Amino acid sequence: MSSSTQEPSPSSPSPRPYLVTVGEVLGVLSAPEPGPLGLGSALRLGIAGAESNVAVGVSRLGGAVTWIGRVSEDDLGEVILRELRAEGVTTLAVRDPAPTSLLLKERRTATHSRVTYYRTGTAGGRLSPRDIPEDVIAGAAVLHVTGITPALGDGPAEAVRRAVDIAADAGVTVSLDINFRSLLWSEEEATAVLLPLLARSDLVFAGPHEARLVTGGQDALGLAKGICALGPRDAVIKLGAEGALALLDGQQYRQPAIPVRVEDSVGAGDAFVAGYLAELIAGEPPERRLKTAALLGAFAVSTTGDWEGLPRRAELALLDHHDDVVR
Ligand code: KDG
Repeated sequence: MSSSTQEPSPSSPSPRPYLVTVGEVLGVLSAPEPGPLGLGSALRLGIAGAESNVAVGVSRLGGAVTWIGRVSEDDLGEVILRELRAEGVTTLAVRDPAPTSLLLKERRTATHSRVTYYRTGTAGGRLSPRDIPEDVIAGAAVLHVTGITPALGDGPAEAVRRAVDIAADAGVTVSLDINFRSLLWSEEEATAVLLPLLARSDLVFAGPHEARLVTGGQDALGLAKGICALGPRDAVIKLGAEGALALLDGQQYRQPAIPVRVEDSVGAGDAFVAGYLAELIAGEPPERRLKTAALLGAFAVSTTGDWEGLPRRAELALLDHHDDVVR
C-alpha cells in the first residue's frame, strides 16, 4: 500500500537461533469485573494477538524473537510496538493509516469470558506478502504462524503463505497453530486455506476440534497420526486440563497439565506453544519442551490477561512441582 511505510528494524534479527512470527496485534478492552457490560463499566486497555503472545512468551524465557505485522500509525500502534519492544521482541512493522483492531473481552461470569472483535478495515487485515522480508524468514530457526492471520483476508492469507513457502524452501522449521476462530471464518473456509499450509509445516499444534478440521481420528493419538499423515513430522494435540498428547518424529508423549486455579483461560494455548517453541530453539529434548509448554499454560490460566502473567525462566520453578512427562 502506497501510504504504508516499512520502518527500519530497531535491531537486526539476532545472530542467535531465533523464532520469527507473523500476525496481528489487537487492542484489548477487557472488563476487570465479572458481569454484563453497562454504561460506565470500567474497561482496561491491553494488547494481545495469538502470534505476539507466543513472541512475548518465548522472549521472557530468553529466546530471540522477531514479530512481523502491520500496526496503525496512531497512539495505539505506538503502544503495541513499545510494549513488544519492551518485552525484548524485535518488531518489523509496517505502519498503516488504518486503525488497530479491537477485541472486547467481557467476563460474563467468573469463569466464562466472551469476546467480540472490531476487526473490519483495520491495519492487521491489510498485511500483504510484500510485508514479508525474505531474509528474516529464511534466517530463522523456526517460523511460527497461526490460523488466525489467514482468516483476516486474502492479503494476510497470502502473506502467511509466502512466509511458510520461504521458510519451507530454506529448511526453516515451520510451526502452525491451527487456532480456529469461528467468529472470523467458517470451518469449510478454514479447512481449505489451512490444509496447504499444514502440508508445508513441520510441527502442528491443535485442539481436538481444530484437528478434526483437517483430519479424522477417534482420540488424540488418532488425530496426531492423521495430522502427521498430511506431511508434518510433529503434531501436538492440546487437551486443556488433560494436558497434551504429542507425536514427535513417530514417538508418542503425554504431558499432564499442571493443576492450578483458573483465573482466565484465554491465552493458555499460545502460552503452551511459547513454552514448547522456546525450548525447541534452545535445542532442548521433547520432554523438556512439553513440560515447559505445560508450565506456561498453567501460568497463563492462573493469571489474568493473555500474556501478562507469563514467567521469566527463573520463575518456572514456582509451578514446577509435579510429575514429569508420562510416556
Ligand atoms: O489466543 C488468544 C488470542 O485469541 C487473542 O490474543 C486474540 O489473536 C487473537 C484472536 O484473534 O483471537
